[in-house]
Amino acid sequence: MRAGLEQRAGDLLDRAAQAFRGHTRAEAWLRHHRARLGEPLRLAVTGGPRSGKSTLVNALIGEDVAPVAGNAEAVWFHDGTQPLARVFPEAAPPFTAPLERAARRGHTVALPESGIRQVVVEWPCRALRRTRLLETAEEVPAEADAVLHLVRHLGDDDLAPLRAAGAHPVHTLVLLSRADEMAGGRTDALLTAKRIARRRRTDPRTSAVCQDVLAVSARIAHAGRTLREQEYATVVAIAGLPRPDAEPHLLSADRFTGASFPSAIPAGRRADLLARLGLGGVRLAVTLARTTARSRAELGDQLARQSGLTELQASISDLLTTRRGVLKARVALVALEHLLRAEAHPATGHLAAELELLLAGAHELRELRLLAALRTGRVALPGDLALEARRLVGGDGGAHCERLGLDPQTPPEKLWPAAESAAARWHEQTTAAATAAGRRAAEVVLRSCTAILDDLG
Ligand SMILES: Nc1nc2c(ncn2[C@@H]2O[C@H](COP(=O)(O)OP(=O)(O)O)[C@@H](O)[C@H]2O)c(=O)[nH]1
Ligand SMILES: [Mg+2]
Repeated sequence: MRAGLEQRAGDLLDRAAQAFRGHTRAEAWLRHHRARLGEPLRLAVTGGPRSGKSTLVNALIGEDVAPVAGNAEAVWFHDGTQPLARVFPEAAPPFTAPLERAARRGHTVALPESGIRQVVVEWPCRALRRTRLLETAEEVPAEADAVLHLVRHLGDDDLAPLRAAGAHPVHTLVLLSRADEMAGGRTDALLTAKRIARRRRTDPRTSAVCQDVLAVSARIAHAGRTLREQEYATVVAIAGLPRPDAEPHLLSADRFTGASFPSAIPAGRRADLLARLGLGGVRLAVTLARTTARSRAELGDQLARQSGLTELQASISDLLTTRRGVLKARVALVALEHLLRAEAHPATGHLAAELELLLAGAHELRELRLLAALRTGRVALPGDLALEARRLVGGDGGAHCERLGLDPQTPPEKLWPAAESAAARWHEQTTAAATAAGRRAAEVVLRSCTAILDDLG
């Protein structure tokens, strides 16, 4: 198999390490990036204060870990054998500290007033095995391979910080957060937010900074993933009330928790449910319990789906985690580019030239951009062709069989004709497609087909 971008990036870093032998700082920098290439994907959750970062981290992990209070600017979440916090001060050696469960939610770590660079929380959890999370207010942290950037609105100004920070479209997803509060928190808030996100994802100004735009309510997502039996019972009790009695009490927080509530559900329980789901979330849960959700697990799943989390997880998987190698290679190459610019000397000239070729010619990066364009509708192809294009550029998996839409057991001699006919079809599309964007897309798909043929031949 032709060496992937990840391997070619690794080789180039190794050769750079030889060229920089004896140059202590450069060697350390290269060692750091070489090691990072083999690590799990580093996914940052970024955004302004109270945009919902901590809540989203919890929703993705499926537990109440964040917020981790303290004065750290950046908090990492890694898989670990037991919950603990590793603290990295600016100007002192790192130390470990216990992670204390806070009374209401999240955890605290005892930290000095200032001077903490970062905290690494180790939390035993499957979701963190392949992906590390980073919560930070910085828009595009250099330490991340990919970014989920949370915004409360989707005006032009809201994406300006991302643009200014140099967000690279292949590794960023923009999330319209706290989507349940959209449209004044009306019943259709989530739908409205999803519609706004869909409209923005095809806008070229948006696509210049991100792969996709999704709406999500982290609060409803998190409550859905961690729904307790008692909460489910409360929702069911409310759903069981005659509608005309219940409805007026679902219109404001005061009425929902007030003494005149038409049932024996204790006020404390109603208040707890409200704190977990918000009023919009309570209304949604009650509607689901009246119609389709027949158990705690079903209600939890449906809340996660409606909140936008399920779609977000699919996007993270399709666009980021399955592309781990490509995304990490890109970061490593950009890091090498910085180093070569800052520390150029005669022996590194050929490295710079090779690096440029690799970055410009990396077909994997073009595949990634095309996937996002197909997904968001920025490139429109007729239905069947769009599906085939997505498959051939690796949208359903990177193996030859997956790309060709064949059974994984298919013998190699059957792959060749399939790849050949796909190549012929897409060669035709490079001139026959109706739009210029479609013809450019066809070039990328054709290249994916010939890469399979090269590899088989
Ligand atoms: N309505 C609503 N509130 C949310 C949502 N996500 C977070 N919040 C609330 O917004 C506040 C800030 O959330 P947090 O996750 O701590 O934001 P961070 O500062 O970005 O980490 C908290 O009171 C959360 O309960 C959401 O999706 N919908
Ligand atoms: Mg936070």
